[in-house]
Amino acid sequence: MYLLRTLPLFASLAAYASASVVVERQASSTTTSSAARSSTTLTPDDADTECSNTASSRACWGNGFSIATDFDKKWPDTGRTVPYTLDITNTTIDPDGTGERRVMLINNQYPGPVIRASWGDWLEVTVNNHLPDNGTGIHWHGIRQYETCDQDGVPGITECPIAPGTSRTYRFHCTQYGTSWYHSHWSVQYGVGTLGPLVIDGPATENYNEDLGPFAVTDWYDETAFFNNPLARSIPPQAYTGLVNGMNVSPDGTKGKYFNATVQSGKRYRLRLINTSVDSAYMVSVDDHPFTVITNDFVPIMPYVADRVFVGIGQRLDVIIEANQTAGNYWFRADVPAVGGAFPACGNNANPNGIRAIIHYSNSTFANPTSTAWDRTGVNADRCNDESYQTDKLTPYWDSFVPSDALLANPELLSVQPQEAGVRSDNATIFQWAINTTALNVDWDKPILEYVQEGNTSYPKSENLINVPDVDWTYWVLQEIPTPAGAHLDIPHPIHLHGHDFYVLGAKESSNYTNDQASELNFKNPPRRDTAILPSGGWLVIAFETNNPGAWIMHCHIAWHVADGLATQFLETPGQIKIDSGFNDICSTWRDYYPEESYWKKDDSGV
Ligand SMILES: *[C@@H]1O[C@H](CO)[C@@H](O)[C@H](O)[C@H]1NC(C)=O
Ligand SMILES: *[C@@H]1O[C@H](CO)[C@@H](O)[C@H](O)[C@H]1NC(C)=O
Ligand SMILES: *[C@@H]1O[C@H](CO)[C@@H](O)[C@H](O)[C@H]1NC(C)=O
Ligand SMILES: *[C@@H]1O[C@H](CO)[C@@H](O)[C@H](O)[C@H]1NC(C)=O
Ligand SMILES: *[C@@H]1O[C@H](CO)[C@@H](O)[C@H](O)[C@H]1NC(C)=O
Ligand SMILES: *[C@@H]1O[C@H](CO)[C@@H](O)[C@H](O)[C@H]1NC(C)=O
Ligand SMILES: *[C@@H]1O[C@H](CO)[C@@H](O)[C@H](O)[C@H]1NC(C)=O
Ligand SMILES: *[C@@H]1O[C@H](CO)[C@@H](O)[C@H](O)[C@H]1NC(C)=O
Ligand SMILES: *[C@@H]1O[C@H](CO)[C@@H](O)[C@H](O)[C@H]1NC(C)=O
Ligand SMILES: *[C@@H]1O[C@H](CO)[C@@H](O)[C@H](O)[C@H]1NC(C)=O
Ligand SMILES: [Cu+2]
Repeated sequence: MYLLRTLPLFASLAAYASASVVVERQASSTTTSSAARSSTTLTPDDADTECSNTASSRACWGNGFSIATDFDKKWPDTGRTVPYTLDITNTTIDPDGTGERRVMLINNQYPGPVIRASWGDWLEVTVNNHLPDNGTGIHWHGIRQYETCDQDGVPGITECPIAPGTSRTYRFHCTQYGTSWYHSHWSVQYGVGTLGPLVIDGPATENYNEDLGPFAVTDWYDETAFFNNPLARSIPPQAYTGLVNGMNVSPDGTKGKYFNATVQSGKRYRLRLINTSVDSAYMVSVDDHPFTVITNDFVPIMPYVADRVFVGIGQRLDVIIEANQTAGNYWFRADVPAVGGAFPACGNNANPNGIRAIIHYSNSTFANPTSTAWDRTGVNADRCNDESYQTDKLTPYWDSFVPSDALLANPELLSVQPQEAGVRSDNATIFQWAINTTALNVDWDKPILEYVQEGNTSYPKSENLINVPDVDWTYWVLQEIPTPAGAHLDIPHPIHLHGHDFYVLGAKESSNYTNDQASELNFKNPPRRDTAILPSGGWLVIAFETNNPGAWIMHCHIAWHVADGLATQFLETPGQIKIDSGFNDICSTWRDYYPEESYWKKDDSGV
């Protein structure tokens, strides 16, 4: 069910250029939100609405579209194509002066270039694989890929990989807006730098003057992800540092630079926080500048104020800060929550100087900040779970209602657990992660969309494929099966689904889901996003509307875990999946390359 939302028209509020909350929903039958300030309103489908997006009217967009338009229901088509070219090379970089490290970069920079378009545009991105010995495939994280599942960029599922020395052009419609990233989905390749930010401009639930752009926060290692991945099966390697937009000062404090962004007193700024980690989550804050949080992943939310926010891998939060402090320099901090002691459950960072950047006021002298962090007394500072989990935040701007009867009748339980079941090429068993007791292992040579094309439904078990029932809504209970005490394997997993923003009906740490918990679930405007934390030893209940034909992988975004199988794929209305004519050419090019045994995938899920 979808309820029309209305909000104040901003023309009458132009004077409030930097007022605090200026977007308010009107009361409706399903919420008790405050009444609108103005009797003039924007509505999602009002083609007559003449209202453009400015610093004092960020809720507007134009041509009948605004923040009130639920982009799963309706979206603009500008007819404009925005082209980009990404050249992937095998090279080295030294981001903090501590030594060259082997990487696979996009356009010779880390992170790769910001890809930017506007709501309703078409992105057309040509990927040239110049790597000598690795295939690749680029995934556009969070993009719904409505009618374009074959552009989702997941080797072995939606495509054959792009062979070394060859190219492919992806084309898809930006039906959503907000902040995200693109990254290689080929084995653990994004862990060696094959990623970059993705921004789609659109309306917002709160006004701001300027956009400071993406703040991509990552963990950073001495060794490559290819080297670390097998080691992570026993003890995840420690990140010697973390980077903000590819920069940080070295652990000994003598080399490297902090990323900086300059603000002017009196203005309000949008920061786009992205967690591009392999294995770390962050508590992000800017000293003395509370955040007004306006989106989670691509979904606009009711603005709320927080002095720090949790950003799990693959997650994004867009926040606004107001430059209303004494002009000077302030730390931007991304702290890895200290959870699990000697067995960190939330990632790790060995840099004693932390993961930091600088927010600099334009009329002050540049210096390292002396500002102090948010007050941790009396708060659970070191938690490793979503904003919504303890705080009841992340309320979507659009008021949605998820029907509860189907879940109550038939919850589909998907266990998540480690197991020693994997059979390696030498027949030894290895550590793997499984969903519903199977570890995903794709076949780069035969992606699932090829089965769909052939009408072949004999999917190998290792594809861990789930046929989505032919109903309007589906519900999934992910349950982490407890491991023996001392195994240190009850850990939070950031669960990411392709092709949908799902609704997070509930989550609970250290708990076994039973039908009794259904009464604790939230069906009334629950958080809606594409990545959510499955809490340690507990459960996560998600729902999505079956409105997007495709083969959509759902996986843990800890690179080590998905490489070790923590993934499943949902096949949704296969009869309606569209497959581009170039699909088979890419596969034959890949197969020409792949027979060489030294290039084979080893002990790795392939995604
Ligand atoms: C990739 O680059 C690294 C660092 O320059 C180099 O050592 C390695 O040999 C290259 N790999 C291949 C297959 O050429
Ligand atoms: C601040 O960042 C700019 C690039 O945005 C850079 O040119 C400048 O050197 C930086 N300043 C300091 C002091 O790091
Ligand atoms: C990224 O997500 C991981 C896993 O959820 C988490 O451990 C890490 O702290 C996050 N990093 C940031 C910068 O949010
Ligand atoms: C600065 O702005 C924040 C909102 O972003 C507000 O909470 C705070 O009270 C303001 N501080 C001052 C000194 O005006
Ligand atoms: C410099 O900062 C102060 C606040 O510390 C502010 O009052 C003043 O307007 C600023 N000047 C400019 C040119 O931004
Ligand atoms: C692994 O086991 C299979 C049959 O179970 C056998 O055919 C193969 O030779 C074994 N491989 C090795 C390396 O032992
Ligand atoms: C279905 O795919 C499997 C695996 O590639 C293959 O062995 C089988 O022959 C295919 N069946 C048909 C009917 O094409
Ligand atoms: C989970 O695995 C079992 C056993 O392979 C299978 O019967 C069941 O259908 C799977 N669950 C779903 C939701 O596909
Ligand atoms: C959940 O069930 C398992 C048995 O499958 C049991 O070992 C564990 O103690 C239960 N956990 C809780 C929190 O009840
Ligand atoms: C990909 O490249 C890395 C680094 O050169 C190498 O270690 C790995 O074996 C390659 N993977 C495959 C499957 O060729
Ligand atoms: Cu995980």
